[in-house]
Amino acid sequence: MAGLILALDVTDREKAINIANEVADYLHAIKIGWPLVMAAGMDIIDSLSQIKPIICDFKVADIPNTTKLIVREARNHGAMGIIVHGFVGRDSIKAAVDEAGKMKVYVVAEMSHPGALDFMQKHTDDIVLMAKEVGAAGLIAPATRPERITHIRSLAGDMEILAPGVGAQGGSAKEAIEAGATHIIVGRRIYEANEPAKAAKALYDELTL
Ligand code: 3DU
Repeated sequence: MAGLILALDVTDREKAINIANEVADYLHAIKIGWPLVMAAGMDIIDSLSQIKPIICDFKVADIPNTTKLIVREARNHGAMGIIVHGFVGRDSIKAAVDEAGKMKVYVVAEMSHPGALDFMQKHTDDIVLMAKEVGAAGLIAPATRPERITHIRSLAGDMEILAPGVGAQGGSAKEAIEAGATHIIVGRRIYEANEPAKAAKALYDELTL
């Protein structure tokens, strides 16, 4: 079933934990990235993992050895998944997959912002096929361009596709899922809402009704 992943881009530890608890019933997982980890430290992964599985959006883009070391840190803190960039090439992605163990590796196939058209989109197909061959669990594809999700799905087989860009960036949850995404990623529409639980429920209902 299609699920909702909260992008918890707040920079206060207590606020992060409060929001996570408030909306947990509607979530498949929580994605955290540099804003929260830099503010609260890596232990926030351990703490939030008690509430929901955590995906570390570190958008790793480095040589294989450094990639391996970063993936290991995320794994040691109990993350369920990690997001890495695909443009760095096969050896770096393979290093991530080899080090991940049971943790899922998600490869960015195409980003959701307009700048993704400058360079990235030209290489999306090659990144998808490489990620699939190397054994990554999933891909990141843009909810802002549902037709691109459909295209990426046609290459990706049964890999997971996580789609950010719903809400604040203009994408629709329903359209992203109908286009072929497995789960959607939503940040500001939930954590900036006056009532985050109400906002999360509305998105959850959109996916499940
Ligand atoms: O726009 P939102 O506030 O719903 O947040 C989207 C999140 O997903 C945010 O953490 C951002 O860094 C991440 N993301 C994208 O928005 C687009 C991508 O292509 C990849 C990740």
